[in-house]
Amino acid sequence: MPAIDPERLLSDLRHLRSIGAQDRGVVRPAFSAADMEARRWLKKRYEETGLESTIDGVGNVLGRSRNPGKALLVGSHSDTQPTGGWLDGALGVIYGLEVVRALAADDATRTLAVDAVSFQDEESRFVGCLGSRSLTGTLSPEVEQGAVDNGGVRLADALREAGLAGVPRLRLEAARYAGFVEAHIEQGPDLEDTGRKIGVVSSIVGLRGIRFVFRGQQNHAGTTMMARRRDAATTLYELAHRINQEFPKAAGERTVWTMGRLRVTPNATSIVPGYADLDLQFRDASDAPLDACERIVARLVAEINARGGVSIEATPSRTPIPPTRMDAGLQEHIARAAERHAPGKWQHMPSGAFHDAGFIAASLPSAMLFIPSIGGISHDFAEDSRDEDIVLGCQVLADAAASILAAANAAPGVQ
Ligand code: HGY
Ligand code: MN
Ligand code: MN
Repeated sequence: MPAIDPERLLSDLRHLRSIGAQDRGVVRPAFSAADMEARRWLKKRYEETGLESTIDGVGNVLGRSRNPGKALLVGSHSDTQPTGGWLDGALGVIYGLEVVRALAADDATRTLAVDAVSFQDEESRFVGCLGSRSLTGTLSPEVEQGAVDNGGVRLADALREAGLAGVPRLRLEAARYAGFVEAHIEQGPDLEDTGRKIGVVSSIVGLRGIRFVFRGQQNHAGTTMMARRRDAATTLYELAHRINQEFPKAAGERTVWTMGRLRVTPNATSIVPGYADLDLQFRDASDAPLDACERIVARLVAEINARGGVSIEATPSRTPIPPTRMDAGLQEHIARAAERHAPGKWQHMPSGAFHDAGFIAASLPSAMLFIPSIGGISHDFAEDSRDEDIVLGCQVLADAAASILAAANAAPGVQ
């Protein structure tokens, strides 16, 4: 079986960490100078590894194997959250590079084809999973044209700034592949809590977002009596409170919702705010609880609007991400490799985070492998995993890749 090189793996992961490093984490948002520097470094790494590498017109980096036969696509994303952890996405990208090298170094696997990829903007600076949507042809022109980041920068301007305007965009050659496998940190506490080392992902959550705009009347905080106020922020607090009261009645076991982005204008202590806006994001592994949450929101907004005073406008804040099941056959290959290297220390589990695999799954059989996150922390500079867990996860992935490709290329009729 192919053997990964732990030092080489950790050294490339640490090099990627150094690009955009801040405190213990990384600041490498999509299309930033650090992001594009990391992509150029990765492209060079792919070339040194014998892959034909390309940075496409939305910033996806693809390393394409020159080997014959059915290929396996392996990777993740190298862009980060605004205050990101060093492993979110980066782990799967460098695993992809290391799996290519490990299989190339083993006589039994050197002729197998592994393509390595880093998708762009998985972290939704402009559009969640922009790169994998573009690669699979599911990025609508309307969504792309309307994409603006939190600072008001348009996607078209960011593309031009990054030197990508007019660069051809890659499209997935689905027939080339036996499937796609993404390795990722769990970003939650389950593996650490159970003492397990590998997660074989069964499904990836679906996600929806609603933006609320509250319009009242700005006024003096001393002379405007309470009965006469049209206070946009007070209505925001009321809606947020009632969502937290009502959602648990409709929630499933793993339904989550977050109101992590809001604005109050003019955000001054002696002014009754006339404007406020709030983003609500909610997730579940199936559509039913998400539909129920949407019905609750519609009822609350209608009720508050019927009162008058402050109006609420509710619109989708992002393209919904549907819940996705992972391919059972690929899961089996990962599970067998996990049993070989971590006997009894692995489990099937859902993913509470969304991932590029959720979009690639519409075009290819797809699967994911998790490693433990220390303290279950992610999307924070404190995000971290143990070196031994990082190394073990990569070895399991290399074995799984080899067995997936051996099976795919043994199948009758594979040229
Ligand atoms: O938010 C997510 O689930 C992903 O980590 N971007
Ligand atoms: Mn991620
Ligand atoms: Mn993330």
